Amino acid sequence: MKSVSENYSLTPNNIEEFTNKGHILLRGVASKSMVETYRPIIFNIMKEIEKQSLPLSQRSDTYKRAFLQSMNLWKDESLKKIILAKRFAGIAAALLQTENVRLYYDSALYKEPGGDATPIHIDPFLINPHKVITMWMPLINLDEGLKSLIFLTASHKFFENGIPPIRIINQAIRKNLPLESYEGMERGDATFHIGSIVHGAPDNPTKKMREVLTITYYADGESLNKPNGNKILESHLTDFFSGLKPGDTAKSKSNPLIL
Ligand SMILES: O=C(O)CCC(=O)C(=O)O
Ligand SMILES: [Fe+2]
Repeated sequence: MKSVSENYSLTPNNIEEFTNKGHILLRGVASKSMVETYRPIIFNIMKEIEKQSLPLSQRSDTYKRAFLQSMNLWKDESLKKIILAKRFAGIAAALLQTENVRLYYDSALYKEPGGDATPIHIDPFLINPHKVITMWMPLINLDEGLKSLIFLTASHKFFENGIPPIRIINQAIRKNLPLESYEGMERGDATFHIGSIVHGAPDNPTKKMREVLTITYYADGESLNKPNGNKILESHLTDFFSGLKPGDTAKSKSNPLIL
């Protein structure tokens, strides 16, 4: 079994592709045996989340119809090793071209059979999104109609702080940038995307759960921006940067330095 700390070799081409497009697919980021080790633990957590949720047919919120979600998995002793794996964080740091990264958050995103599409969006972050990166890793093979994320390639270059995301998304769409997704992802393959990119995911028309683990990192040394009245960002301040305030260097107890 490939150790979770064994380095993954990236080529200069990988880094150039990521910088230009804002996203990349990397094969075999986690070994199959690593996935087999951790998948059942996450599966059981998600079973509980499912039990506590309304049936899909009774949910009206767009994002609640798109997936079941559980965050802060790294605080579970049995999952710490995979979430804080140097192998994953090493890729994130290399793609961001930075020395070291900290954890922003982790998230299991389980798109149920019949689950809706994840709308096209730019994720909200309290940190300069050009310094934030997300690993998106399926824990099952994406076949029989299960799909990867969809990226508006190079749309990260349109990001401007203070401009509402919907305007950035519209601008990027008007430029006719290519929409790209990745075929044939297997369990343990992963995409990485920059925090400033426009992306979404198709619905789940299959009878299988789309089991995905995501880990979001940022370059060590970044500081916190103001939430500016954004409710989600206000919750990030309490949930992921507890004890810190805007302007502070982003390094709370919840943001371990990984490398
Ligand atoms: O998995 C999904 O459906 C959405 C994931 C996403 O938007 C993200 O990881 O930033
Ligand atoms: Fe997202």
